[in-house]
Amino acid sequence: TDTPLISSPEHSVEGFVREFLRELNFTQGTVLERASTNDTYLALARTVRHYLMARWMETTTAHYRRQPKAVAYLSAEFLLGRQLDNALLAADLEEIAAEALASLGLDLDVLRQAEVEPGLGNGGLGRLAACFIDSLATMSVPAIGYGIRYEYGIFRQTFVDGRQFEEPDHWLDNGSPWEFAHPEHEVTVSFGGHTEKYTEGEGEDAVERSRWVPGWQVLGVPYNYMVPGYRNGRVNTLRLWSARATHAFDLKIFNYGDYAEAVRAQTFAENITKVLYPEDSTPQGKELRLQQQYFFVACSLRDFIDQLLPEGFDLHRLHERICFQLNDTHPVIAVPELMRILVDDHGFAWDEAWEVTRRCFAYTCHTLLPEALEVWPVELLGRLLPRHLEIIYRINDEFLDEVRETFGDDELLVRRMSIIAEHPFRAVRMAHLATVAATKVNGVAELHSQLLRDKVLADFANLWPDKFTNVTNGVTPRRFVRLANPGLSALVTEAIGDGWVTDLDRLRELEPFADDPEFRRRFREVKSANKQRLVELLERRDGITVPTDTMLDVMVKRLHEYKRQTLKILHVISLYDRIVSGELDVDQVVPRTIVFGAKAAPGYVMAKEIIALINHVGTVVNAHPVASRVLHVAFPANYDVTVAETLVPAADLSEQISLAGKEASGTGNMKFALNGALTIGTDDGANVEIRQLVGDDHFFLFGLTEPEAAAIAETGYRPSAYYEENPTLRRALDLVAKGEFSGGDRSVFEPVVSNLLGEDRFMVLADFQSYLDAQDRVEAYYRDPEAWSRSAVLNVARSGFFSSDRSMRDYLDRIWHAEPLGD
Ligand code: 26Y
Repeated sequence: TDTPLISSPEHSVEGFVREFLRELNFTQGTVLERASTNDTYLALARTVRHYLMARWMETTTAHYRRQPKAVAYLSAEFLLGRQLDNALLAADLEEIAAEALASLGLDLDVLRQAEVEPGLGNGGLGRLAACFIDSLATMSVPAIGYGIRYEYGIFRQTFVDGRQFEEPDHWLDNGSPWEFAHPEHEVTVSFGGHTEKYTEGEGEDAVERSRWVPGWQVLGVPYNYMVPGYRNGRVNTLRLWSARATHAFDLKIFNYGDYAEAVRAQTFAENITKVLYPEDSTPQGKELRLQQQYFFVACSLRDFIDQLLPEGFDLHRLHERICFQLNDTHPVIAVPELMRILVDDHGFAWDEAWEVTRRCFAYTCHTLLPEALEVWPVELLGRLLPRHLEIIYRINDEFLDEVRETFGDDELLVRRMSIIAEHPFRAVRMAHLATVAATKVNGVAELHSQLLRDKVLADFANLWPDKFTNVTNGVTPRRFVRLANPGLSALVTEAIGDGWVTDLDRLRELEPFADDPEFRRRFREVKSANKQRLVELLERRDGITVPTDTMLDVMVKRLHEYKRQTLKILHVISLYDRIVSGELDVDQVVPRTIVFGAKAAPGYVMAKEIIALINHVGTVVNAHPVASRVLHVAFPANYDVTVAETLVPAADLSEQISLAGKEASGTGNMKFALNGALTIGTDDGANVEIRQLVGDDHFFLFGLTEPEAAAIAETGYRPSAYYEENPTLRRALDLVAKGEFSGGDRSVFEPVVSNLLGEDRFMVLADFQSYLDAQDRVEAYYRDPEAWSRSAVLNVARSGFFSSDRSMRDYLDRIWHAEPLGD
């Protein structure tokens, strides 16, 4: 029997107007002449939603009925960006909506800007998850994203006197038209308490079992979001969980007559999904973070097993229906949770449960920094999840037996590989747990995967060579080319047709156009219009005035020492110094606008100092009568996905300058190349693959290679040697040290300077000269607009590989062994 579905609103201007007014009047409860911008935006969002609704229900029903093998992407972060544009694009409603609104005297562009983006992620890892679910939907793959509905996403960054301050991101305040709450599908999640041993059966058949007697519980309420495929009639689901107090919990306390205490309990439970932790890569062993992780994972497994599988499904075959992809270690507690479900709730024997569990998970690692690998103190994990700790111990015992069997009694090796670390305190190494349990472990770029095999997880790669694989990251061309760069999209489509939007390799067909002067002229025209858009955005959003039509040199990413924003600012300082001292003739310098965008983790003191340094350098440079003729520094606060969408298409030069061997992949680098920026970069992460694809002549390479950096680190790195030997470097650093950018106060940036001279963990000083030389090559090349734009077009033509559609194909083939669902 077919589920009766109401038909979609009519795909026409009149149909759209009717639906929109109905929303405005009946749902928003207002009339056009009195509607606020927010009223209109909400009505518009719901109108667009209605066009996708039937497709969503059909997709869900098809998955349920046909039970294909599916993918569940488990991620603590989904950095979605604004929804309206993407939904309009997917539903092919951009023109209809613009016309319909115009006929009512409304401006679609104004309404677009009313949307507050859901910032439910920190940076690369969260944005990657958003790109992946977009690609899965567009490729008709049966997939669901599972994550956390943070009430407050990534903080809003402001600058006071050049220093970062953080404000809460109340993104839900004006209503949330894109989500569907389903309190009737709430799930109970347990925490704390203790475990008990008991005997099941009698005599010969008696088995010792353990059961969890939890101490407290919370409810998880699912919120569904549409994940529309690009014009393919599919809409997948992203399911984010929100914590609520259990009714029983408050009731008990109410019975004691303590109203205030009951309300406190409520707050306590709801704290779990209150806020996104703004740290990336330096995990603090925070109890609330572990609660978040277990909370969303427990909800998601329950949901998949109880709601998405047919009733009575034999869980021995679970791996035939699902692969749970673990986005870094954040959801790895899902491994013992599935074991607990199978053994404790479904009566599986241990070995039987392990057989299934091992086949249900795959793990993606996103880092190379040892301090970024999550560990949970045993004391904490045992207190919060006592049964899970027991299960982890048993997994570890059996795993270490296997290690001893394979390698003999090498106790050093056993200690290195153990899931449990003993020093400096007993702790669970989540990356080891993930690696032991997963069918496949992947890195996110070729170099990164190689370093995982050779260094970070070398012992594991020895034991299980076939477990390790690579899937190079990608980005969605829908959001980051088609939507963000309408000018380039139109130009490309005119040249090669519009198939590239879902088949990005077709950009190759642009290669001959790189040699067509007329095409290059139009490409430059698009770039310059994009710069104009950016200039207007900076003016409107930040009150920042920058010149138009200078070389736009952009470094946007989280602030981290390994990414080396300091190297970039030292370049700016050095240019400033050489211009002001007359060493460089200002009339010979190519005018540049340098744009930074970066948030620092609120507790990362050095990162915040670097932000202050950039801002202070910017103030001095921009105010200098001579330097400001050719140099401009802009650092708009609160860089986010929305800003990226205007910034990336405008860029000429993309800064990807991490110390080789530290950036797992990078994905900003891909967005820039696809929008026709040239990269200045180290031989790191996905830069390696970008350079291979676009060709050395169209990429500015500099710096140490990973083996060189490793060798220097081995023999002892002395940053001060570079300072002593290089007068250009010395002058730049001395300027900072003597207070040029801090009103003469030498103490302000002393910590930054002394860190560079004393430790410089990421070898900024070692790469300084090489970077400056590469910047000289950039400058010389930019003087030749024909050569530059030819290279830029070739960057576009040769970067199709970096579509997240290709990443998804690789995951499907190498890891998930699942397929798109045909009609
Ligand atoms: C545990 C907690 C502190 C934590 C939270 C967020 C740890 C890490 C993160 C985020 C990490 C991240 O964004 N990593 C980046 O992932 C991108 C996608 O794979 C890579 O391109 C990028 O190189 C890597 O730094």
